[in-house]
Amino acid sequence: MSKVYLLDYVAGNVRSLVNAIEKVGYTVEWVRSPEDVVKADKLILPGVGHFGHCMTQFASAGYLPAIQKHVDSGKPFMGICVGLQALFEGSAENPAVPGLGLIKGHLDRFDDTSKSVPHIGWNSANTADKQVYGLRPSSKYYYVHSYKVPYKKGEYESQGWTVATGKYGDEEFVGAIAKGNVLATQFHPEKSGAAGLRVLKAFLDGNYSEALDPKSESKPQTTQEGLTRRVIACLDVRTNDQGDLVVTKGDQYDVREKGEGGNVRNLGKPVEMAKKYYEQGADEVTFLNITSFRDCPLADLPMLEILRRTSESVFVPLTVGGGIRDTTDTDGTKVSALEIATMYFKSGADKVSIGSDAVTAAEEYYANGKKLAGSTAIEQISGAYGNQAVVVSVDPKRVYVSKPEDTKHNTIATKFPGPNGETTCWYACTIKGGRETRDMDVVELAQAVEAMGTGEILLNCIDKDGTNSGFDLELINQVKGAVSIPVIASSGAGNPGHFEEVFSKTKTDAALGAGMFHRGEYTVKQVKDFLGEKGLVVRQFEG
Ligand code: 1PR
Repeated sequence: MSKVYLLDYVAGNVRSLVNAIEKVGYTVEWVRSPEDVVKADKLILPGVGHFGHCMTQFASAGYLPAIQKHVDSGKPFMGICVGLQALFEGSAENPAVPGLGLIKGHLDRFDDTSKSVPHIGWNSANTADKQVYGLRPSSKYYYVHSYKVPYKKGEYESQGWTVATGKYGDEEFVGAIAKGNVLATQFHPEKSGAAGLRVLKAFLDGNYSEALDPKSESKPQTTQEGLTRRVIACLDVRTNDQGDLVVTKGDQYDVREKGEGGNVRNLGKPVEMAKKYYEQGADEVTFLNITSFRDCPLADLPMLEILRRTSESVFVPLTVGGGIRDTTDTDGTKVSALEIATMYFKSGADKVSIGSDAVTAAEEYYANGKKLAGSTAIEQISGAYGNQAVVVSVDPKRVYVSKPEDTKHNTIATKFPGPNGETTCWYACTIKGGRETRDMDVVELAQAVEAMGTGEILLNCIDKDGTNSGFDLELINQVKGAVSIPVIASSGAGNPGHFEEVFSKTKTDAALGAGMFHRGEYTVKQVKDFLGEKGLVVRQFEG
């Protein structure tokens, strides 16, 4: 089997990349020092997180001349995400730190005045009429980044590069760039399903240019530009009364069958279900470990094994939540939230989702006059792995009041009056799976966690969870209006129409469903087909 060398110079989820490389028939060797680069025939430079941090690590370890030499020798080289950014001269993310400068140009930040930043989700890498390294104009690829190489027609082509572009709002950016032995992608091929695996394989096979199959490939002009609407499948996982790890689903967070001594609902096996949703076209899969496996040694967390197995066959982003906080292991050892997150990332997770601990951290943030502590789980994990790796999962509940002045909290005027006809409400944050309500509203929480470095908000709603009555559009609009990071709408989806409604009536960036998929009422594909029929841009599963 052919070998490919991976230069893992910063922390990140490289397990998925290794899995993807193995899936397309290659084995991985690790580069441990600049001397190892010399041995490499094919070299891949993956990267997530901060440009400055990556480049500094990279320069101080002496890799820059080694890479330059490798590229100059004509041997295959691929950069992924920050690995693409490293090839340019510099980035506004850290102007003091130079890039490799193999390509003349600089990165700047996406404009967040009218869209969410980071740019997270599936977008094009369109080479128009050219075919380069398996890239197809009609395919969508998974991106997650705040800084981009702006695309100006001719600028890179005049340096001999072929450019594949994506469009976010009205900004056109470089999604991938190639010349001879060099391919660099801003997107993550290892997280881009079959489309990404095809690019990886074409690069490793040295297949620079392969003719498009006109039967399987739509014409570039029929391609829908831009970021797709993300549909996420969520699996709440816990141990049932028999001790088996099952996917469960509650009604307003109650996961037991109705009636005295009801059992925990068992809707299936986590790994099998994740694979099923991937094959139906889910853009991401989220696992929420809803009981945090309280009595289990951390290193044996069953969720680690679930991630390891899932990431072998599911090539879309995986998020894991539940129990991510500073904690004490069963043997009394103190373990930080960052260490727990690291275990998850090493096992194949791309993002961790923090619930209860985020509320506590936000309370401290306001108590300290909006001063960042630096020590919270959100700050520690986003500092080490980048903002895009941290999701905050919010579990809010409606609280009705007669009029806005009756509370210090951020209220909304609601079309759904309360028990006494109240038309004003606010959303209280809860912790511990909704069992404890705190004196903090969703706007306060969302703004605090955004300031701490959260990359995305998973916005559940206890009132709507499991009701099949549609998303809480009022809640989603309130939170979307308060932050500029992406928001995932969650709770209440009962049919494809609810997804269409949330995308057309709010500015949500993604929508998540659980029960309707688990009970087999609808597939993810049916949801996406429906959205497509309504004219929304979606990604369809490529086999
Ligand atoms: O507090 O950091 O340990 O995280 C615990 C995590 O577990 C949180 O993300 C919290 O939302 C979740 N959680 C805790 N208890 C429950 C429960 O159900 N008893 N599940 C729970 C939350 C809600 C959604 C659900 C959507 C969509 N699950 O994720 O998937 O509401 O459902 P639907 O489409 O069927 O309506 P920490």
